Amino acid sequence: MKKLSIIGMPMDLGQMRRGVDMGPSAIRYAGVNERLKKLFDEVHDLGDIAIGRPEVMIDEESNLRNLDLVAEKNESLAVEVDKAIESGSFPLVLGGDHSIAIGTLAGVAKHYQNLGVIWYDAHGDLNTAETSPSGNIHGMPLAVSLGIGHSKLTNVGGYTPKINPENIVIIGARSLDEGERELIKEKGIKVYTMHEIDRLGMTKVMEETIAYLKDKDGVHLSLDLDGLDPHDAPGVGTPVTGGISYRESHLAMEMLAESKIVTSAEFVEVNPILDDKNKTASVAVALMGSLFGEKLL
Ligand code: EXY
Ligand code: MN
Ligand code: MN
Ligand code: MN
Repeated sequence: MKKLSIIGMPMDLGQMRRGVDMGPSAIRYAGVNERLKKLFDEVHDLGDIAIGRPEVMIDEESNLRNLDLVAEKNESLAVEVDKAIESGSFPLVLGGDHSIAIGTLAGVAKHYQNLGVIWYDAHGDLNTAETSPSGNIHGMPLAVSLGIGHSKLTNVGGYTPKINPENIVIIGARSLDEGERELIKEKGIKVYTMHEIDRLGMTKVMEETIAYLKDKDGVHLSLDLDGLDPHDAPGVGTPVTGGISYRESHLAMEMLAESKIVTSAEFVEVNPILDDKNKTASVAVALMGSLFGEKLL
């Protein structure tokens, strides 16, 4: 019995551009429920975690934007994700900015001994308050999940770390800050930048990624739509030119579907205000179709 739980996380407090809180609605409007009902025996849309409309707060001592609220709302997300997995469902979280990965991974990781993570993103999301150029928490969730960063964030879910550096594969990186590069080298995190994707091709990148993660007891896919080229996914808050193509992304999802290694997923950073006629939300839904086994023939 294949069960899917969809959880909306309309989070925009991890960054400064309005609109990404409407990502979950845009993805539903693009038909995620109807499309995935064909691929699962049961699809439960659990609705959205309430975020509210607070005024922006800059935390005095850490200079992190909306620190307390981002932590608090990710605690709520972690509870919902944990419950979904306890009920035997595959958790699919719809963002919202990438700070939601703090809550998703807090809810997921406790169910696994050795969780693998695929971070599909133009960015590393490995900053801390000390290394961040912006103070935006959506640039930190992977570091936070490694137990690196402000304790209010690393302790979401009541435990830390969530994941180990040797279980991470970053795919699509092309915009890494100095502190992130140092952390990647220090921790030995596996990264396929756009250079490797161009040189090896997506087939080889995914073959290596799947081989690298196949013996983990679970694999979380954290797919940031800004990992794709802005021509294919324009509706994102931090676009970076020279990204992964629409077809390369489908191939990556189709190979993950074949491998059957993925046990949880989130699709983040869809911002319908910056989009072109809901194109990016539609791309997200199409990629979910491939991830969950849709065939072209
Ligand atoms: N590295 C930059 C920062 O930390 O502010 C940009 C981060 C963008 C994060 C988006 C979610 O991927
Ligand atoms: Mn990201
Ligand atoms: Mn459990
Ligand atoms: Mn990104």
